[in-house]
Amino acid sequence: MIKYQNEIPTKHAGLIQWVEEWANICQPDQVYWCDGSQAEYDRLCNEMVESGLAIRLNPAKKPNSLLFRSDPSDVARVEGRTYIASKTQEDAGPTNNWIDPVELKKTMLDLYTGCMKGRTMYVIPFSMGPVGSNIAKIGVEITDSPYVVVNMAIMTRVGTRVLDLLGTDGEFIRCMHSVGKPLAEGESDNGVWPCAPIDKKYISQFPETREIWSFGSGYGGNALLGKKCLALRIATVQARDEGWMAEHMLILKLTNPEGKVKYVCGAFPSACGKTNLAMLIPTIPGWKVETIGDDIAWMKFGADGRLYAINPEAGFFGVAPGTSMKSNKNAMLSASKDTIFTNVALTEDGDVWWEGMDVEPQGTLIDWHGKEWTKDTVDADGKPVKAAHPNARFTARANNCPAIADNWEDPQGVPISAILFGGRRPSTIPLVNQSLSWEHGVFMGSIVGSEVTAAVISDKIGQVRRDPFAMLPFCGYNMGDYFKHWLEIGKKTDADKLPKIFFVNWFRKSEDGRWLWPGFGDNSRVLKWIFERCDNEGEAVETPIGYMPTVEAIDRAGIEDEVTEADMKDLLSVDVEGWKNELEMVEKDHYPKFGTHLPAELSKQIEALKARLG
Ligand code: SAT
Ligand code: MN
Repeated sequence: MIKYQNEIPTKHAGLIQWVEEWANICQPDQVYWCDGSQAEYDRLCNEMVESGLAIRLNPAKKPNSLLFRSDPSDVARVEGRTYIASKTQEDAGPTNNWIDPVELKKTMLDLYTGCMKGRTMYVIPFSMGPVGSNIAKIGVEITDSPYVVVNMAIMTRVGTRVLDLLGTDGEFIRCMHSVGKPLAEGESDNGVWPCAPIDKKYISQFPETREIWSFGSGYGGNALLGKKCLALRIATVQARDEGWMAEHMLILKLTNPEGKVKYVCGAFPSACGKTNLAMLIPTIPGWKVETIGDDIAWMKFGADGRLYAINPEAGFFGVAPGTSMKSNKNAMLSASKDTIFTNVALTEDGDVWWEGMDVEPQGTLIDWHGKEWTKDTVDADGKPVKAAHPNARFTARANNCPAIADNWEDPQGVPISAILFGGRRPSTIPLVNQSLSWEHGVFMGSIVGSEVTAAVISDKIGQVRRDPFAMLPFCGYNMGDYFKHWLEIGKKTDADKLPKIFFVNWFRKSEDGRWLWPGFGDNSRVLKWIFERCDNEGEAVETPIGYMPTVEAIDRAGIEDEVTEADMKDLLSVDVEGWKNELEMVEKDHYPKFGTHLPAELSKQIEALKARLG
C-alpha cells in the first residue's frame, strides 16, 4: 500500500501510474507531491537543519541560506559512471559510456528495489524554461533526497503551475533518482550525507525513451536531473529529432553606448570562466553586459528565420572556489542570500569561506569535512589542506543576480547574433577570430580544446584535451552525428540570419610565459569588436584562419601600458606552424574517433585550411 503524505494534485493518469510503479519498486515510507511553494521550501530546509544534514548560516551574514557537507566520495559529477544507454553502442558514439539498455535497466531495477525504505519519495514537477514557453520542456523528477528538492526549487521552475500546464495527458520527461541508501527500521542518517559507493552509482540516460535513471549520488549534475541529464543529454536527442539546439552555453545581453542590444552565446569547457563571462562588468565606458544564463542555452528558429535562445534554468550552480568580489562580483552578490552552499567552509560567525575569495580567513573555520581548520592546517605529509572542496558549489537564484537582464525569462527567447567558442590555450589560438562561414565555425567548434595544466594530469602537460562544443560529457548521442546536426542547422535559414561564429582565447601566453591578455572585465573589449562585426562593421582582415581584428580594432583605451602594441600583435598573430601542428593533432588523434560518422564537410574544412596556410 502506497502512503501519500498529501493529496495527488494531478489527474494525469500516466504520471500517477508512473509514480505508483516507482513507489512499489522503491518502497518509500511515504510519497509527497511537491507544490513548489515557499512554505514547502522552508519546511524542508528546517527539517534538514533539525536532522543535522544542513547548517543554517547566520541570517545577518547570509539570510535564508544553508550549508551542506557531502560525503567525501560524492563531490562531483562522475563521468565514469555516466551512461548513454541507446539501443546500439554506435548511437552513443565514441565519446560516451554505453551499456545495453535492457541489461542496464535490469541491473538498476535490482538496485532500486527497496532503495527508499525509511525515506520519503518526493515527486517534483518542473519546467526547464519559462512555464509555457514553446522552447521549454517539462520533466518530473522522483527523488528520495530533500536536498535535491530544495536545489531543484532554485535551479528550475517547480510546482503546481507545471502540473496545470501538463493537464491530463501532457508529455513529460521521466527522471528517476535515488541516493541509494535505504534505512533500516528506526535508523536515521544522523546528519551524514546519504549516498551509495562509487561502483553502485549510475547516471543513466535512455535517449530513445527520453528517460533518466540516476542512482547512488546526491551531488549536482548527478542528482539535479533537470540540468546536465535533461537539459543537455536528453535534450540534445530531442533537438536533433525536432530541429533545434541544446547547448552547453552561457547567454549574455550586450548593450552598446547608443543603447543598441545584441545577444551572444558562448561554449567553453569547464574552468574557462563561463559564469564570469556571463556576469562580466565591462571596463569600457558605456557598455553593458547582462546575464540571461550561465550554463545552458536552448535555441529554436523563430518565424523570422533567426535563432532564439532561452536559458532553461532558473538559478546558478556555480563553483565557489576562485569566485570573489574581484573575479565575479555579480556571482558573489547572487549568492549573498537565499543560497544553498555545498562543501564550502564555515566561519566562526556563521558565514562561508573558500579559497580564492580574496578575504583572509579569520580564526578557526570548519572545513568541508567538518573538521577544524586554520590557514596553517596541513595534512600528514605536511601539505596545506583546503578548507573548501575545489568543486564546492553555491546554488543561487538567477533573480538575485544584480546583472540579470530584465527580459531573461522572455518565453520567446532572445535572438542570438553571435556564438563564441573558447578554451584555455596558452599558444596557437589568437585572442579572437571570426569564422569565414557557418561550416568553418562548426569546424572550429568541433576542435574546441583546453590545455592540460600541471595541476591536472602530469603526464599530459601541454597536451590539448579536446572537448568539442564543450559538450564532451553532455551529448546524448553520437558526437559525429551531432557535428552533422550543427551543419544541418546552418542549412535551415539564410546565411545572414545565422549567428556569426567566433573563437576566443583569453589565456594566450607570451614566449616568456606571461599572460598576454588581462581577461575578466577587459574581455568586454573583445565583445565590443564582436558586436561591431555582427553589424558588418569593426576593422578586420581576412587571414587563413578567419577574420581577425587589426591591432587598432580592439579598444585598448586605459590599458595601453598593460597590453602593449607588441603584445597585441602577438595576441592577433596567425601562428602558421602552430596551426599546422594543431591540424595534425586533429587529424591524428581527434577526428578518426568518429569514423564514418564524421561529416565530410569537416574533412573538407581541414583541407581548405591547410591550403590557406600554404
Ligand atoms: O554538477 S554539475 O553538472 O551540475 C556542474 C558541472 O559539472 O558543470
Ligand atoms: Mn556546465
